[in-house]
Amino acid sequence: MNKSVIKTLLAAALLTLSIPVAYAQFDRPERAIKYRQSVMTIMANHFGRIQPVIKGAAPYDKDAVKANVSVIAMMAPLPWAAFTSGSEKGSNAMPDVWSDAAGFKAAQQKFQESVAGLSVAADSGDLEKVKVASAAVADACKACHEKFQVKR
Ligand code: ASC
Repeated sequence: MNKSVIKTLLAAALLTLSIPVAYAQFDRPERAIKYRQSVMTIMANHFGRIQPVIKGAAPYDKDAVKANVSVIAMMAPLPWAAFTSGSEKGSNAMPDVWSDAAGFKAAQQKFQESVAGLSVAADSGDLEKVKVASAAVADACKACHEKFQVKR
């Protein structure tokens, strides 16, 4: 792992640790569900914005890609603390999120590492690197959804 990946992961870990510790967060399960779904929605939106570039349907604008990726990087640590106990029902989350906490954690980490890789690629300005890193993010999203999200 290169230095900026490690830095991004460290920052993500600190954010995940510090936010829940500093303030109580969800007073009702519905709010935890709304929060985690909102974060996923924002990440999916900004990931979606760079896909035309990946597919060659839009020109590569390094700064625009970086701006979208930085939103995803900021959001990536956030959903997980919102899978609170008590919020098992009422969303597409499968019971495995809670019964296989280690597996869920591993999937989160894989995703966060892939996002750190996408940040490095976006900073490099090399579209080929962005394409590879974007595919890794899509794979991490998909793997976690397949294992932990009820099929719609
Ligand atoms: C997205 C999105 C996902 C992932 C997944 C990748 O843009 O909303 O959940 O990519 O579809 O396979």
